[in-house]
Amino acid sequence: MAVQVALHEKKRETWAPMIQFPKDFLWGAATAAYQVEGGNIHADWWRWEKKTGKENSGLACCHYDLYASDFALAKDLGHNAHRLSVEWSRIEPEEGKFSEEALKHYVDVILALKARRIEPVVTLHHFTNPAWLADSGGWENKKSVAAFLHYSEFMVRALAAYVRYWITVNEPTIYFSHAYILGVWPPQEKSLWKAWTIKNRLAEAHIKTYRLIHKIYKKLNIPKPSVSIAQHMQAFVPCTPSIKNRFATFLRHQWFNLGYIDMFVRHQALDFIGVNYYSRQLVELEKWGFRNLAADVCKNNHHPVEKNSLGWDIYPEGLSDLLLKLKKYNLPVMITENGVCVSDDSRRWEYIAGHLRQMHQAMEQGVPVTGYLYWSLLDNFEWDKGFAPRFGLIGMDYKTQQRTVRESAVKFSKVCKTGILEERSHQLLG
Ligand code: GCO
Repeated sequence: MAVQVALHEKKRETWAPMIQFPKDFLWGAATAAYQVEGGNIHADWWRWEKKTGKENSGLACCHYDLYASDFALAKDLGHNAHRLSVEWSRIEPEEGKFSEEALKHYVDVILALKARRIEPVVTLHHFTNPAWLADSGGWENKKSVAAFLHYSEFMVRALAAYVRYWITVNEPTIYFSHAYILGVWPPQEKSLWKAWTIKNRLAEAHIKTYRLIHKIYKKLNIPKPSVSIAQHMQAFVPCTPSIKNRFATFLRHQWFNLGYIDMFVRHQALDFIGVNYYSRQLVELEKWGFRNLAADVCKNNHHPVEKNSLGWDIYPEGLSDLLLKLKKYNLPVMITENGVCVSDDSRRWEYIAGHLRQMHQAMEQGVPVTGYLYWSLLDNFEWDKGFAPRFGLIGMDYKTQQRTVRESAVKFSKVCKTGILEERSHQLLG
C-alpha cells in the first residue's frame, strides 16, 4: 500500500523560505581544554585514564600548540565567537603554586582570538580538576570552593581586559551525576548523599565566582561582564500521557534543566542562560518510586527517531520547546553547545540546520537568543568514550594531527557569514 502511494506522489525540490538571524548574532563553535589540548598531566582525569586503562587523552588534538592555526580555520569558516575552557590544573599544577607560563599561554590564546575578531566565551571549569584537589577530596572538600575562587581570581584578573563572556562551571548536573551517582567518571562514586554535596558546592562556587568576576570588572573599571553556567538541558518527553509519565517529565525538567537556573536567578547570579542541548529523553515509568521518577526511560523504542553514533535521540523540535520555557526568565540565552557525532557528515548538516530552524522559531516567539556555538570545532576526546565519537566541524586524523574541514562546516559557514539559513528541501506534492 505504502509503495503504491509513493508511486503517485511527485517529489519536487523547492527552496524553503529563507531564515534570517540578527546582525550581531554570535556564531561559532565550542571546545574544552582537556578534550583538545593534549598533555594535561596534572589533571585528575589524566591519572584516572591511566588507572582504568581507558583510552588515554594523550596528545588529543595538540590544540595547546596548534590553537592559532585552528582559530585561523574558524575564522575562514566565518565564526565570530568561540567557546573554550582554561585548564585549572595547568594554571595551578600544585596547590597554591600558580604557573605564569600557563597564564601567559591563555592570554596568548585569547589574543589570538581577538586578533581575528572572534569573541571569546571562557569556561573556568569543564569537568576536570587538578590532581591535588582530587587528592584532598575534590569537591567534597569544603575548601574546594575557596580554591576555585582563588584560581578564578587569578584567571579573571589576567583576562578581564579581553573577555566579556564567562562560563563558571560547565554542566554541573552532568558532572555530579556521572562522577557521583552513575560512577562512570572520576572519582567513580555512587552516592546520592555525596552527589547532593557536590551539587550544592558547585552552586556555591558559581554564585561566589559570579560575584567575584563582577567585582573585578568594577574595580578595573571595565564594562560589565556577562556571566553564566553552561547548563545541560534535555527535551523530556512522556512516552505515553499517563499521570506517572507526565509527572516524572515535569519533575525532570524542573530538577535537571531548571534547578540551577532557578537558584541562580533567585541569587541574582546569572546574566544570561547558557544552554547545552543535544537530545531527547523519552520518559516511561515502570512504577512509582524516587529512582523511577528520576531515571526510568522507554526501553521499547516507541516513537523512534534518528540517533547519533552514541545512540542519543536526534530531536530538533525539543530545542524550540525548551527555549520557549526559558522565556519567563527574561534573560538572554546563548546556545553554548549543540552538536552531533555521526560517521556520515551530511547528517551533521541536517542536524545543524534542523536545530537552527527550531532556534529561529523560538526567537520569532520572543526568546532572546544571542548566539549559537556548535559542539565542537574539532573532533576530540569524548571523555570515557575516547576518540571514537566524531563531533567536529573539522575532522581529525589523530595519527598525523591533520585537520580536514568537513562539508557540514562549509555549509554552516554560509550561515555564519550571512546570518541567513537557506536550504533546499524536498516537498511531497500529492
Ligand atoms: C558535555 C561537554 C562536552 C561533551 C559534549 C558531547 O556536555 O558533556 O560539555 O564536553 O564533549 O557534550 O558529549
